[in-house]
Amino acid sequence: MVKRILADVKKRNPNEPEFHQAVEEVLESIAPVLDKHPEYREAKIADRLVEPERQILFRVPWVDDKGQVQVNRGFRIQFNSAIGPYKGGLRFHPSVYIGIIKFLGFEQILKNALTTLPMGGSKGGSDFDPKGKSDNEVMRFCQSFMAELYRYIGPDTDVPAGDIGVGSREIGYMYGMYKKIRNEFTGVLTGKGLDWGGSLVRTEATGYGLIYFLLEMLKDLGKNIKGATVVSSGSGNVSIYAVQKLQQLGAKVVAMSDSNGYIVDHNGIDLKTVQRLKEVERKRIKDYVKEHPKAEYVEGCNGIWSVKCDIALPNATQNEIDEKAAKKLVENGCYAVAEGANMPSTPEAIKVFLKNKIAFGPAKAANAGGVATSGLEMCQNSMRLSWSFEETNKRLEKIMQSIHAQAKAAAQEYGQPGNLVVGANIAGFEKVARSMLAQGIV
Ligand code: NDP
Ligand code: 2IT
Repeated sequence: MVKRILADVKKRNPNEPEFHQAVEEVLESIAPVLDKHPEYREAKIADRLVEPERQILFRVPWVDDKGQVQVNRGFRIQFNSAIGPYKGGLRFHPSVYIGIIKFLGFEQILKNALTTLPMGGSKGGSDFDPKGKSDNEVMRFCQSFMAELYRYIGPDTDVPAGDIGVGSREIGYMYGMYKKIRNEFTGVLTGKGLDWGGSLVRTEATGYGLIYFLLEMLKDLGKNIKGATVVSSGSGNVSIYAVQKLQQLGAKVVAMSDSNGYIVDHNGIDLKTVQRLKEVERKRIKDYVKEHPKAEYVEGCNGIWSVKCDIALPNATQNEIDEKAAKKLVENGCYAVAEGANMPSTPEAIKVFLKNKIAFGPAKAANAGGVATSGLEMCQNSMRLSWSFEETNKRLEKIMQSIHAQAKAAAQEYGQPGNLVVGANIAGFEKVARSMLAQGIV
């Protein structure tokens, strides 16, 4: 059955390899669940799950600082609303096309189900590149983007947030435009500023959540985070706050990267420098070595996985660890990999990790802390209250522990103990499948 569904997906969505990849992994994992549940097969739950409920494509025209008209493409794919309003980030990156948004939206369904909170799955974005643009250009783009997107979203309908290229600046500009058009102040976006409805810990949440998940993995391995050597790719929101939490816990992070190359600092990365360069000055990671001459900069991204480490955290982008990189990590004695980015390991790389008994935390479980805290932001907005950092952080920690427990239990139940890929896919799927079944053919 799953072979037939995958063939259909490929036929109906040609030239979208990332989407095919995400669907294939999930279908392989849930095949035994479909075998066990004739009612899911009869109701075509899996066939319906892989078809988005709604796909929105739109033109985003804007005027650059030279007065030239620019045209980008906007996307919002509302994939599944069985367990709550659509929820998921927006990505602004030149590589964005429908296949990327579809894979991210599909992953988001099961990820959100794992968070224990009531959120459906969606994703959106644009092929707009914020890099090298002035604040005014970014503002005009965001306003034009929202001038169309506002029709389809709402605090009980669909709640976007950040992803690659969308941080607090972009969320601010989009929120301002939504509020102006709708004349309402609601929790329609998450990742808002702390003065206007944002939640404490949302900025840190994906990175911190990743480390809370990793701690659960390490418990099962009988290993300690203190003193461990870590490589964390990327130097954006996820990577920076993963590294911050690691350093608080006494781990040593020796390498980080951006889309041009990576830095290696055997004394341990100085995170303050990285934060200033990337968050404030919007510069390149290679500028780090000007201030830390003992550190080394290497051009190109993939080489970061040849840096010797105990723990590897791919926190940049999809398919950044291929089979060769995975083999190199294993050869160098790496014992745990947890995915902060979405789908950063290729299927071949995952096979290498599982075969070699590397503890492997798949993205939809390990990086769910970001969207989980978005869910907490929605909750606070609805109550018109805000929780303290400590309270929100505690809730995040508990959610990550619960996600790990759900994935571990499902893997055990289906005869694949320790395989969190299968476990996360099954645990997420079962909740969505039960809900879809209960709600009839819609
Ligand atoms: P940011 O835009 O803040 O940072 C992205 C980082 O990854 C930057 O260092 C960027 O380098 C690098 N990068 C982006 N594209 C590429 C590429 N094609 N090749 C190599 N490096 C690249 O994004 P986030 O940190 O928010 O997102 C990182 C990953 O985490 C993504 O996969 C995202 O989907 C995932 N994620 C994010 C969540 C969130 O809450 N933000 C939640 C869950 C998952 P450069 O500076 O050169 O662009
Ligand atoms: O991939 C993700 O989970 C995110 N980019 C966060 C989405 C959200 O709604 O907070």
